Amino acid sequence: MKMKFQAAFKAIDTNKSGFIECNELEAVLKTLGVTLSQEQVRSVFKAADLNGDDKLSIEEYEKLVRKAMPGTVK
Ligand SMILES: [Ca+2]
Repeated sequence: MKMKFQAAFKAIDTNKSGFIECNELEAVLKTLGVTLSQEQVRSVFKAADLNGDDKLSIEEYEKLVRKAMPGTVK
């Protein structure tokens, strides 16, 4: 399951920076059928960016997914 999550993270990280940027988060939400305004995406991103470096590490992303979709990450 951990491996699967890492694979998903890499698929989301389209520019291969090793982090998820705000535009990448927006793209993920769209593929999930969630359409949010720029401001809403920004606020989700800000809430998930725990250390405030303006990008999401895999740990930060995992916490976001766990909170947003309980049960999808084991
Ligand atoms: Ca961060």
